[in-house]
Amino acid sequence: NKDSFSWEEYLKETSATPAPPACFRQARVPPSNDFKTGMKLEARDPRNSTSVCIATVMGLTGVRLRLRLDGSDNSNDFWRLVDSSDIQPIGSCEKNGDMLQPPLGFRMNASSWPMFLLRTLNGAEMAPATAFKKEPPRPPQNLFRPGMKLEAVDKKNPYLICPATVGEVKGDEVFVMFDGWRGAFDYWCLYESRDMFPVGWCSLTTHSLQAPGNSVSLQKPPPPLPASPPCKPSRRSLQPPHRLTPPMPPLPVRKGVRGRRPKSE
Ligand code: MLZ
Repeated sequence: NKDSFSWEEYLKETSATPAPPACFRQARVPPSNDFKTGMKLEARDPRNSTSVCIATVMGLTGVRLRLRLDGSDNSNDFWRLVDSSDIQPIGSCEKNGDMLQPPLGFRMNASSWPMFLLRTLNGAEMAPATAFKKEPPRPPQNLFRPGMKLEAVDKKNPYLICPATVGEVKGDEVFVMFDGWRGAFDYWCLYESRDMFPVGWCSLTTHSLQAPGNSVSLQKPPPPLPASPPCKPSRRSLQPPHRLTPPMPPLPVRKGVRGRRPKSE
């Protein structure tokens, strides 16, 4: 049950330690989310990073916004932190002498873009400049170490933030491993990625946190076998009694677990 996941218990069970806050490019005190559903803003097109487009706030989740590019379809929503440098108030683009672009996959004929833009902005509720927070500076160096726990965005299901473990560190990169999903969602990213958060971030910002995947997740070890005369230890009793083989990689695999389902969805 995703609502009953507790880091405190989990850290004990896995005898793991959280990555220190200094590792992350996140505000030490999370900013407030002052946006409202329906507000419009300017956002970098995630699929075409050179263009800045009009986006609408479709929802709020913790300190993140669910965004949709105006003129695009409803299947390419994306999520950004309120202190992301990918978003800015309406008018910023023009101030910088740039032009707002139609999103990649603009539904209409390109020639209708100027009129579409005009109509889109007419009477729109624009997110106030005060809602946009300054992006925190990148930590001066990669302080992540293998085995450290964190909360990370699942890039295949970007609405989700999930418990994860640093698997490997190489220069400026970090291998993020999602606990209990047998590698299906793992990825490499830069240490300064905005998709990684210190343990406790979700609870602090009231964002939901997915529980670790896998049947081996928060289960107690099986109950002891009924008492039997002393004998040579069976194969079974030679297995580790607990679900996780601390400290790190592959979680023991059991049959019929959630992680077996096809990725995404
Ligand atoms: N619906 C998907 C979600 C998986 C999310 C994993 N996050 C690390 C599934 O159950 O496979």
